[in-house]
Amino acid sequence: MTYKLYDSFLSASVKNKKLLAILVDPDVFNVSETNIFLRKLPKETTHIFVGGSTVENGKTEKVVSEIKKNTSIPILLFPGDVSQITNNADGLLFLSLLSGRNPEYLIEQQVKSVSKLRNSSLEVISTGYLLIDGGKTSAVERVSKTRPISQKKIQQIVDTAKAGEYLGMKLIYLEAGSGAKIPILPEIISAVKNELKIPLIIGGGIKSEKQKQDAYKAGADLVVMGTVFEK
Ligand code: 1GP
Repeated sequence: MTYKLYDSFLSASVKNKKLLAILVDPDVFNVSETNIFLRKLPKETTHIFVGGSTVENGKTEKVVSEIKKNTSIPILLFPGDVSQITNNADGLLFLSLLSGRNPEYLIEQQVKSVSKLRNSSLEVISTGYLLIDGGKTSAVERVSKTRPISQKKIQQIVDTAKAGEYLGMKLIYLEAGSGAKIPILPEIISAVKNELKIPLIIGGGIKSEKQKQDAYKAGADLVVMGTVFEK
């Protein structure tokens, strides 16, 4: 196993070079328009994430193959469940939903994925995933049957992220939920970043250049944008 993707996250974080991932939801992605999608990607895009809370079986593999054929931008799976793991991507955010207390998304889906991962060449990156209240019920909340942490509970968010780092996780992802009304507030991003030694991913409800820059300034190493590019 090589750690090319994670090493690039670490070195970007050290050099303060900001990363941008565009998230593709395989359920709404039109494979016949892959080239149009790739042409429209912001030039600063460093990664393509592929995943959704619920995706029709087999769709992720088709979408990843088609994107892979047409670009050299690294593709990372961001799976809602084990059915979305496909070997043809470059890497996998191996998520554990640390904000919730549902064992299915803390460890059960991860155990179920091992038979698929054992012989795969995917770079598996352990990621502590925290769902934060983005002002509306998110798909993650519905599917995982867990409550998000309120943006007012900054200490709880910081402690949960830090617990992920102590557990040996390699990345922390603060998620306000796809299409969130309120993205993760800059004060939360800085509070978490101040305590972490590992790179920090921020996503959910980021639609404008200003919101993206605010997240970077507060300490996000990588920003994820999805909904705004689905249109
Ligand atoms: C959702 O964080 C991502 O999982 C991106 O959210 O679709 O709101 O950009 P948006």
